[in-house]
This record gives sequence, structure tokens and C-alpha cells, in this order.
Amino acid sequence: MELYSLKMRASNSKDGIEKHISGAEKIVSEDNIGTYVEALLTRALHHSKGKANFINLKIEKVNKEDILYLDSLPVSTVQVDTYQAGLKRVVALLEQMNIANAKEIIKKINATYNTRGAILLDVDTLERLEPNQERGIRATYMDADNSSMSENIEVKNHYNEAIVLATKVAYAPNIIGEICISDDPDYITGYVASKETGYVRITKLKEKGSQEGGRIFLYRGELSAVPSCLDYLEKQKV
Ligand code: PML
Ligand code: MG
Repeated sequence: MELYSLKMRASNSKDGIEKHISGAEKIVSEDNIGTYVEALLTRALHHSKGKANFINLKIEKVNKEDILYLDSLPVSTVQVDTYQAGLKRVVALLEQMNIANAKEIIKKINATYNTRGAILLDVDTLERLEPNQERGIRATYMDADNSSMSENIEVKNHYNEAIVLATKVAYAPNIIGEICISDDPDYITGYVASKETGYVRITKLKEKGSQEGGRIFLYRGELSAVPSCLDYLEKQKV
């Protein structure tokens, strides 16, 4: 059975300002395309960030031999009572990665909250490395090998999708980690992930009801290696 990549992104444009509503990545077998397309459309049209007035669906055939298989990162959970305590844990984890500017880095996360992409940040110079900052970087073409039709993808399972993305990103050349806070107003668990720390869920990283979230991919190394990092994040099938 042939495999197909399915990408959905939905936004709402008002007065010339585009607000990202929802996005999803799947790799599914040919005979499941219809079911997934329908589920993803439902998701785009019933989202807590609002109703989309623009939905982009892209369906492309994937060659099986182009897929890189990775074991998902080991997962741990840090329980915190407040999001302020959660953010302190993020700082501690970044310091464990020998990142000196942790507090300044966290402040940048909200810069992405209306865009569909992540920030690619040089952790040593704090320079943003995305070619287009309005768009950000989107890690794409990935799915869990065991994802099956028993999952209800009309309703997003934040954890299931994030562990796939975080695993792909952790293996990107020159990426030493990732920070994520959901932009969905009802979802306050976020994570820090890297090959060394694994996927560390932190139960509170923002106030409930806030749409301010985002992702930062933490880059370290020569700038000449940025293109191959971007190429992996945006094109490698995982
Ligand atoms: C998102 O909204 O896409 C981010 C989801 C983060 C999930 C964190 C977790 O529950 O492990
Ligand atoms: Mg979201």
C-alpha cells in the first residue's frame, strides 16, 4: 500500500492579519486518506483558537525508502503547582544543556504565537535564524509508525503529536533542544526536549486561557550548517 503525507494548516485572516489556528502532519496509507482528510477538516473548523476561514490541505505521495525511522524520545513528567514554577524548570533544563541565556530565550517564545512556525534560535548569540520570521520554521513530514485509525484525530491529542515532532527535531543537525508551550488556550502542559534530557513534560507552562505559546528550536554551531538543519526539519520524512 502506498503512503501519503497529509498536511493541514488552518488560519483566520481578519483585517489583513493572519492568525494561525491549527496545523497537523500525518503519513497515512492510501486507503485512509479520505478518513483523515475529513477528520482534519473537522479539527480546523472546530478549534478553541477560533474558526478557520482558510484551510490548506496538501497530499503528497511518500516513497517508503525516504523515511527515516527513529525511536521516540524517552518521556518524563515534572509536576508543578504554578506556571511560574514550570518556567523555572525550563530554565534549569536549559542550563543543564550549557545554555547561558535561558531566561532571555524563554521570553522569545511568544514572538511566534500568531505564526504557524517555530523560531530557530542561535542559543549563543540569540540571533533568530529563520529565513522568514513571519512564517517561522515548521517541522513537517512526520508521524508515529503505530498511528492507526483507532485514534480520534478530529480531536487533537497534544501529547501524541508533540512527541513525534519533538523526536524528529531532537535528531536535527545542530539542534541541541526544543522548548514548547501550546498556543491552545485550554492546554497548559508544555515540554523541553533533547536527545540528552529526553522529552520532559512540564504540567504548567502558562496561564489557562492564554493563547500565548510557541516553539523554539535551539541551535548551536556554525551558521554555515543552518541550511542542512532547515532541510532536515522541513523535508526529511520521519
Ligand atoms: C501544541 O499545542 O501543539 C503543543 C502540544 C504540547 C504537548 C505537551 C505534552 O502534553 O506533552
Ligand atoms: Mg496549536
